Amino acid sequence: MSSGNNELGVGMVGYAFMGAAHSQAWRTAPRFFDLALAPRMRAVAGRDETAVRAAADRLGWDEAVVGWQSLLTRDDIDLVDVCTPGDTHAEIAVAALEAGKHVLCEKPLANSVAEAEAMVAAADAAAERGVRAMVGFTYRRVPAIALARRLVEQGRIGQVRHVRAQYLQDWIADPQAPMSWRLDKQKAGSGALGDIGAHVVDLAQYITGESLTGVTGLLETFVHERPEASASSGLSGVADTGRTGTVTVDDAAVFLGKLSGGGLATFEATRFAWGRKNAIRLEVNGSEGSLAFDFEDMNLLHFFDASDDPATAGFRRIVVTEPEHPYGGAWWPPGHGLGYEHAFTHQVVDLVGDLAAGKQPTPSFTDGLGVQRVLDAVERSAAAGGGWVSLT
Ligand code: SOE
Repeated sequence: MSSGNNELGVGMVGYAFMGAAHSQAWRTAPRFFDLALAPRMRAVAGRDETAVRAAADRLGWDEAVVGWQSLLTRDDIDLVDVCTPGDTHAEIAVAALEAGKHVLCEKPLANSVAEAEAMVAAADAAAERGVRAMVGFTYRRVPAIALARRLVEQGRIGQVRHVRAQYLQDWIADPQAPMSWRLDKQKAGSGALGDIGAHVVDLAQYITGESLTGVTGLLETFVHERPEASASSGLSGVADTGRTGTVTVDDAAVFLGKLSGGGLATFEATRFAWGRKNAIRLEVNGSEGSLAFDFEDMNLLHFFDASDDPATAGFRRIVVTEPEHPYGGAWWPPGHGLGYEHAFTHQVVDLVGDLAAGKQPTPSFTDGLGVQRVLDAVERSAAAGGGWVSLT
């Protein structure tokens, strides 16, 4: 299956925001980390020949191809990296796995539980042939978040009582911000809930090592009609057509959940929080201490240890850039911080390491399905006016 010579031939589908972030990661990972397989950026696929060719040149791919299907019949491609909107994830990922290609698929795994289940079935069948699938909940690989997970695993905050999780952005707070595929239910599945709420659901479950056993939630759409843009990258565009389009997704989601260990969790996801740019804010309170994180200060983790002398106890501000920290030491000298793109590189490093070792990478498609079930439960709860929906 491998393209040989300890190489991993990669073909990527899609080349917008996520495609650029993934390309950067495939390029950078072997320059800073020792990898057991050398990624080779063989081809990027898209629909428009001129645009995909320009993307290949800009992002560093050997070739541009029209139509993702052609990636699946090539012997020099071992892995298909799916960076398209959610409505195409299931079709591409299932076909790639059936063709014997490993798959890295952007989040959320799919636009519905049924699609996610089909993807898990394909991933399980492929795993029997040594073919692996991973979903890109990239923020797990932010060093401060990986450290938070490590501290919880080591019992440093004890039994988890509360998770407070928010993902706040403001890029559509202006009612004149143009339509985008992210505001179209057909393409994106849901709005703030799946686009950014999915990340904090995954992070809450990852950091605690627990799962949500039920939720109750509300969804709201504040702006129903928006100007259309002739060209939109998904996050920006110029409203230049004189037409308007209808927003068919939620603008904001709030929900409560119960954790399998007995703790309570609160979630908020919105793209209407003026001034909050990419504020993933997490606070975990345990029986022995607390952790707090804000992506807008992503190199810091705050840790309160309840066993400290009360006279001097307080949140410790840990600068997560040291060789002792997750992914530390591979980049810059201590104290020289990392940014958004580094988590994508860490994702590649971990994925390639697991592929070389013949191990299942995480988060798996099964983990992605778990998140999808939570999103679906929140939607069902909101549709019923906020009632409790069990996940067990
Ligand atoms: C837009 O809301 C977006 O790009 C999300 O789609 C990503 O998942 C998130 O990481 C940043 O914001």
